[in-house]
Amino acid sequence: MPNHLFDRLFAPHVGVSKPFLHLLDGGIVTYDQFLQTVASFAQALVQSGLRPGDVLAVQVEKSMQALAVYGACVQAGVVFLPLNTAYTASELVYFVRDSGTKMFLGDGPKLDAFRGAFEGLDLRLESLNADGSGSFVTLAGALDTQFETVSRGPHDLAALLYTSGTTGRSKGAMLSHENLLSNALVLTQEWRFSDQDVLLHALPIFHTHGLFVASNVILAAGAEMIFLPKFDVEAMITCLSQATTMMGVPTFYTRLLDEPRFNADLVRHMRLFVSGSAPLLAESHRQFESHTGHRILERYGMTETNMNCSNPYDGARRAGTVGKPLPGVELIITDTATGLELLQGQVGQIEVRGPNVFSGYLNMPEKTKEELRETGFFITGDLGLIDEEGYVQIVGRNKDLVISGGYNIYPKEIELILDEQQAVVESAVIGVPHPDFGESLVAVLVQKPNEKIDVKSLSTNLGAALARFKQPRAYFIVEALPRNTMAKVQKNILREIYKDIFINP
Ligand code: MLC
Ligand code: AMP
Repeated sequence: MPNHLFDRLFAPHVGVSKPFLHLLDGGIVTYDQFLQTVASFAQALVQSGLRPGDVLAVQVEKSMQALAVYGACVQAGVVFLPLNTAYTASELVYFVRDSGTKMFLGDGPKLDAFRGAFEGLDLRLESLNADGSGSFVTLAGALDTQFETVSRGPHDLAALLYTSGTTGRSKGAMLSHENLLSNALVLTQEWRFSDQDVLLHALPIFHTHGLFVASNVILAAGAEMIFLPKFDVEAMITCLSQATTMMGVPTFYTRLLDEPRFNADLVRHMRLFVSGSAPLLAESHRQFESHTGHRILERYGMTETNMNCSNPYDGARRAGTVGKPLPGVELIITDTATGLELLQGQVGQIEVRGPNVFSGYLNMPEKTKEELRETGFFITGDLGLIDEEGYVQIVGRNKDLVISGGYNIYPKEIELILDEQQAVVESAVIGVPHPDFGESLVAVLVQKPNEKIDVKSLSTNLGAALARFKQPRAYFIVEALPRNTMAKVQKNILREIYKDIFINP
C-alpha cells in the first residue's frame, strides 16, 4: 500500500547489501539489516497496541536501533515524537500528556527513575538502551522481519516535534509526510548528495537537523553515514578521513578549529561542510576557509518548516548570509506591525511558505493562527532582509529566544520557575555571547526585601525541573530590572551589561 515517506526514503533499500551506517566500534549496518530492524520494530509497535495515527514518544540515546524506531513509525503510520535526552521527568510528563502519547520508549535506567512521574498516565512503557538492548528490542526479536507497510498519504502526520514557546509552554509542531519528503528531496539535489557520499553524523537525532536534514537526505541518496553517538573532537578527527561530507551546528566548527590536528590535509578530500541551526559567525566562516580551503555552506531552517534557505553548492557561499530560498520555498520580508511585504533591502520579519511548512501546533489553534497565516505563510519570528543578490541575511529575532550550542531555549520557561523560588521577586533570563555555545544563559534576579536568595539551592531546584542546557550559567542579583515606559523589561539593556561575562570572565 502506498506510504508517501516510506516508499521513497526506506522501501528502495530493502534487500540492499550496501553499508548504511558505520558505527564507532567498527561495526557496519547494511541497508538491508537496517530495513529488517525497521520492519521488526514496526511489528513490535503493532504488538504493543499502537494504531496508525497514535503517538510514540521516544527518549533514547543515539544508536542504529534509535534511528530504526523512526523508520518503524513511518512504516506503521505511527506518529514519531523524539525527545531530547536531557529532558527531566517533569518536562517529559508535559510532552506525553499534551501529545496524548500511547507509548513511551525510554532508556532503561532512566525509565525506572521516571516511572513514578508517569504514574496515573495511560501509557505503555518500553525500554531501548544505548547498547541497542531493551524490552522493546526483545519484543521485536521474536517477530517477523517483514511488515506490510501502512498506507499514508502526503498530508498524514509523520512526526510531532516540540519546540519551546514565548509563553513558556512548548508547542508540538505537526509535520506531515510531505513536509519531510519534499525537503529531503530538495536538499539531496541542492547539495548534490549521491550514493557515493559518506556523511560524518555527530548530531543528536531528536531534532530536525540530525534526524530529518541529515538522515533523510542520506536515505534519499542511498548514501552512507558514520554514525557517532555524539560530537566528540577525538572521534571526529579519526573519522573525517573516511567521510565526504559533514553537517553540524556552529559549535562543531569552532571546536574543530580549536583542535591543532584539524587542518587542510585532514579534510582535503571532503566534498561539503554544512552549518545551520544557529548563526555561524562570518569570522568563523572566514577562519574555516583560511584554515582548510573549504567554504562552509550555511543554511537556515526551523522545526516548523524544515529547511528554508541554503547557500549555493555551485556559486558564492557568502559568509553572514543563509543563501537563497530553496526551490519550492517562498520567502518574504514583512513589516512586524502591519504584516505588509517590505522592499528588497529592508529589515522585517521573515515569512515562509512551501511544501516544507508544518500544518500547525497540536492542540493550539490560537497559537497556530497567530503564526501561520491563512495564505500559508509562516511567521518565523526571525528578522532579516533580502540583499541585492537575493541572499537572505538574518539580523535578529522578533522572539525572546536564545540558541545555545544549537539548542533553542525560550527564557520565559526558565523565568516562570525562577519567579517561584524562595526570596525571588522576579527574574529576567537573557542570552549573551559564549565562545563555545554561541550564546549562553544569564539569570538576573530581584531579591525580596529582608530575604536572601540562595543561588546554590535555587540552581539545584532548577536542575530537578529543567534539562541542563536550559539552566543559566551565571546568576546576578540586582535591585530592580530595567523597564521601559510600558513597564516591559528591557532585556537589550541587560544583554549590554552582561555581554562580556563569558568572553572575558
Ligand atoms: C550540552 N550542554 C549544553 C549544551 N550541550 N549546555 C548548553 N547548550 C548546549 N547546547 C551541557 C552539558 O549537559 C554539560 O553540562 C555542559 O553543557 C558541557 O557539555 P559538553 O560535553 O561540552 O557538551 P557536549 O555534550 O559536547 O554538547 C555540546 C554540543 C551539543 C554542541 C555538541 O549540544 C550538540 O550536539 N548540539 C547540537 C544541537 C542540535 O542538533 N540542534 C539542532 C536543532 S534543529 P555540565 O553538567 O557539564 O555543566 C534546528 C533547526 C535547524 O535548530 O535549522 O537545524
Ligand atoms: P528550532 O526552533 O530549534 O527549529 O530553531 C529554529 C531557529 O534557529 C530559527 O528560527 C533561527 O532563529 C535559528 N537558525 C537556524 N538556522 C540558522 C542560521 N543558519 N542562522 C541563524 N539562525 C538560524
